Amino acid sequence: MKIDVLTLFPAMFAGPLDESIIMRARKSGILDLKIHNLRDWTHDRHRTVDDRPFGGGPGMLLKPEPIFEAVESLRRETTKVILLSPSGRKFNQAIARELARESDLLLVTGHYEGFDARIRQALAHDELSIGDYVLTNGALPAMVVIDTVARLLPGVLGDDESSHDESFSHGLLEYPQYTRPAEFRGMKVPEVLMSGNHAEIEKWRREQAQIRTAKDRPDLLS
Ligand code: 4FV
Repeated sequence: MKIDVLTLFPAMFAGPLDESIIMRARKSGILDLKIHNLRDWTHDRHRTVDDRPFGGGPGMLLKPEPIFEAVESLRRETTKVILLSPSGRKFNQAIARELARESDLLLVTGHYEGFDARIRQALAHDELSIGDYVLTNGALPAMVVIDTVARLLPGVLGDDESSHDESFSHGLLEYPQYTRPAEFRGMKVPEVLMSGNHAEIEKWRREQAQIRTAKDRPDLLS
C-alpha cells in the first residue's frame, strides 16, 4: 500500500512511524509511506497556506490553491483522498479494514480552523475524525489512521502478532487474557484457561467478551 500524507508538520511524523511493526512494514516494502510539506506547493515568498475566513470569525483557514496543487500532483487514478477533521465520519476498526483494501491513500491533514470548504467539495473522497475532541493539527489523526490500517496489511503482523481475535474484530471487547505466573500477588489465572479443554476455553472467552462489552461498552452491542 502507498500512503502519502500532506501536512504542515512533517517533523511530527518522525518517530512514531519509524519504530517496530510500522518500520518493519516500510522496510519490507509492504507500506510505502511518504510525508509531504504542504508549503512545497506555495509560490509566494511567505509560503502562504492560510487566510482569514470570508464573513469574519476567529482564526484562519487552509487556502484551496496549495492543497489542490499538491493533491493533483500526488494523486493517481486509484488514490483515495481522505481529509482528517473533527467533522469527518468517526474512524473505527471497520473503516480501517475498509481502507486496508485500498492500493493508495492520500491523507490531507488539517490545521488552523480547518479547510476551505471547496477542498472537501472537490477533492475529498472521504473525511475522517478520530474522535469528538479538537487537536492543534491533523498530524496525530493521520498517524492513528496509518498505524491502524498498516497493521491490517497482509504480511505486516507476524504470527505472534495477530489481528484475528482482538477487540472490535467481532464487534466485542476482547476477553481477559493472562500469561505466567499462574498466581501473582494472590491473583490466580482462571482454572478453565489451564484445563487444556479448548471447547471450554472458547466458551469461557466468548462469555467474558460479552460480559465485558455489556459492562464497559454497551453501545457496541446495540
Ligand atoms: C481532528 C480530529 C482534529 C481541528 C482543528 C486540526 C484539528 C485543526 N482531526 N480528528 N478530532 N483536527 O481535531 O481528525 O484544523
